Amino acid sequence: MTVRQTDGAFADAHRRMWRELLPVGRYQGSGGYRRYAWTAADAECRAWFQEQAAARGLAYEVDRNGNQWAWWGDRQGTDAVVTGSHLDSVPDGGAFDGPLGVVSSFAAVDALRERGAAPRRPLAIVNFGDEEGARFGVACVGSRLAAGVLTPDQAAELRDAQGVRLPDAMERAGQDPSAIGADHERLARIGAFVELHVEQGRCLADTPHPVGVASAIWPHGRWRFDFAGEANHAGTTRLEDRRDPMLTYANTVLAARKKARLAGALATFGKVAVEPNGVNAIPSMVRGWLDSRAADEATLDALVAEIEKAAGERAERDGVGLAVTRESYTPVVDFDLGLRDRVGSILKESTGIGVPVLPTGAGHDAGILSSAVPTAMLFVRNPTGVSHSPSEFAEEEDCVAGTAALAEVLESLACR
Ligand code: HGY
Ligand code: MN
Ligand code: MN
Repeated sequence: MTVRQTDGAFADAHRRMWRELLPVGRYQGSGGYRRYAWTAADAECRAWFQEQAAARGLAYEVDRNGNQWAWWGDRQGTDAVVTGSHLDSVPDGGAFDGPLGVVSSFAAVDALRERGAAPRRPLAIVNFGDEEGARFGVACVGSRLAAGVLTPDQAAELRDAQGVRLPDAMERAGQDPSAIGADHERLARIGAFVELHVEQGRCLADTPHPVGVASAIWPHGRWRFDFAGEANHAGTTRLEDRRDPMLTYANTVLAARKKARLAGALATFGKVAVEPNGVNAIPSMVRGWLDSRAADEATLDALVAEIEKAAGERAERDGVGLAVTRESYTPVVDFDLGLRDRVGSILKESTGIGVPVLPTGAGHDAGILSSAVPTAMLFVRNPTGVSHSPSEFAEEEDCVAGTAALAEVLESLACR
């Protein structure tokens, strides 16, 4: 991809910001990141964001839901163009999922300034809080609260693994939890939101394109399966006398995998909690979290119903109790067609070649906001497709191409 280069200082800025963030929240044991909402690592990321805003003379603010904003132009103005992403991570996540979008946003602003472009509409960079939901279980908390799809009452019920409530964690981190809630007035002032993100698949990998545009996000959700059994001695309890929830859980994992394959969809149990978690005790409780996704809602709903049915039948056989709680659900997102086409033609014009348009199974703040604001996404090529893992990767020159593409889009949307 040939991009309109200035003197390339924005690429140096990209590199410098990237190096600054690399050590923050990195767990030496895995090489991955543990940047969970409202923790010390998150605070370091947030301080870094504030410094970047200050270094550029951008007006900095934190909204009622803890999302950070850096404004170029009138922050009360209307029809704003907003870009950004998130800085938190999944457990042992990669360096790119989230931070690439934030770093690229600051670097894109640098690129616009290098070329003397001035926004005619307010332009903002945002860091949405708690996108991954690694600590409190629900993803995209910052954007969900702003859009009003997560209510303050629901948010107040969220607890981390240690039982700390989300409002208490916010308060300890210096954010007033009594203010959280829908921010329709703020969202109404946004004319377009464009999020750049590392691709989390291999659609671009074997193409000559370092950048693609998103078409849609698969519907997806999280369900907690509580399997309640009876704690007992591992050495003295006959197999036929056991009410072992681990057995029910294990069968449910296998059933989910098989049913997802048959449905052409996805089902993952990636998190499990066992009580009392003793090596020589039959568990009293196994909690497993199902993440399921499909190309359409009917398929997703049918798949989850089948998994619940299989779990229920097995639970009955095992003498185990079962309760299933839907913890979050995100309907299908079709990104705004007008904005998507506009982004596609801006990039075609600046690079001379068309840009691939691709769907994704990953959730994003851009998807949450899409019900209230025209949103679009740019994906940067990921050679292996690996994500939510320490080995997540993108080539530096692709990241710079992504920044250049974002700068073109922002210039066209905000400066012309
Ligand atoms: O889980 C997801 O899809 C996302 O990366 N938050
Ligand atoms: Mn992610
Ligand atoms: Mn992400």
